[in-house]
Amino acid sequence: MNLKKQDPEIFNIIESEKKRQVEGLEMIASENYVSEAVLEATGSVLTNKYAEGYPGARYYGGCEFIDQAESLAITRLKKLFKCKFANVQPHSGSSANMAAYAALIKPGDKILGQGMDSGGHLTHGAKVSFSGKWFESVSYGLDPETGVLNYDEILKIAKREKPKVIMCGYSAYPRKIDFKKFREIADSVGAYLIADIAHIAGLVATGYHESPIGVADIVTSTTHKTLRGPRSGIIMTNDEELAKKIDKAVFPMLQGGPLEHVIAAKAVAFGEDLLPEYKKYIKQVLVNMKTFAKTLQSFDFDLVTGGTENHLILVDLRNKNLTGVDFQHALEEAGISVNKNGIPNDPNPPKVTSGIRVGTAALTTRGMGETEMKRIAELFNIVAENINNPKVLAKVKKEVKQMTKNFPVPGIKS
Ligand code: DSN
Repeated sequence: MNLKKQDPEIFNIIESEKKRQVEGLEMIASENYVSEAVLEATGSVLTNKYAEGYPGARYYGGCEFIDQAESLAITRLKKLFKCKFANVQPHSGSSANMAAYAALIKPGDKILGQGMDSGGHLTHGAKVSFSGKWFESVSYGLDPETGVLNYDEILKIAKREKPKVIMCGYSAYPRKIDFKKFREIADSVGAYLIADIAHIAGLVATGYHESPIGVADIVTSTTHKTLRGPRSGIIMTNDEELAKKIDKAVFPMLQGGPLEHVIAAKAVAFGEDLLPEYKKYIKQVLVNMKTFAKTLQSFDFDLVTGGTENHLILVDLRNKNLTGVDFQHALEEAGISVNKNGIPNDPNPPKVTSGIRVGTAALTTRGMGETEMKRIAELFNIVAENINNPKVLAKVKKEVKQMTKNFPVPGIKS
């Protein structure tokens, strides 16, 4: 109410975004909807407090309650991932990765990560990112035939390049990752291993994906994708010495005051993730993805790797004569959000691409199930066949709006 009176411009923007979130289908694989409780903590007075340092050792007075909130976030996170040490202060996944590197290596050292054109992240060594500018970065890709990780090839590259750090964990990879194989590769060249589980964190926490805890030296993640918390980052390890280095890398090396309102919201989310309902949710995310993928394949959509074992798919649109950017825009016209995404060896540039990435985490949070997934896959096909037909796209949008009426978005009253 105050925001409406004081700043109607921002109020109206937020209201429009609420409407977009309620009336559309959110299928960007890295997005989700947080609970009302997580929203409440994020918007709390904890935003007023400076707390440089860590619980019990702050550089400011008045941290009694902040310490309690941050300690709870740490305890719950350690329980969730069964790890020994956790830092909950990184502002994002990128900050978490920056701190993980800073704990292990120096500028100029060599890192080996997956190329962005094969589903890697900016911070895994892309030349436009700090990770490619401050470190000597080399990359591995995917098998050109199958689109899956080729561990023999990665071993060959590691032996040739002798990196100090190997990074695994991806933004657009629909298959499982063999962390133990990565450990063997890292050990064979004396490299550290970082696992960035930003996308699959929810699957790891609930046992639907092998855990890299105790296998990789450091595990990083965002907290807002399958983990369904506020927009932020975390770092975990089982190594006490490394844990000390990570803490120093996060503060005071890279960050100042932590965002304690977000840390409290992370604690709330981790509490939710520890409940049996959350495991059921992740199971449904996977069932929904499988059903959606199968139905899409029945309309002759080509999935990179031929399918999926997690919460996302990567669709190769070349047989449909569509680019990623055009299909993304047409789906948006129809009320469906996805992102264009490069496919392995994409002939198109990153702003165009030949693929889209699609995920089911957000729709599953709304309570959608297999019936909806089947129909939505049919809608994708209708949009693909009518990309330049505004009338058909408008009709699909109407159906999407109708469908969403039965599935409330947590924290948004309609
Ligand atoms: N930007 C994120 C994604 O969409 O996957 C990667 O961190």
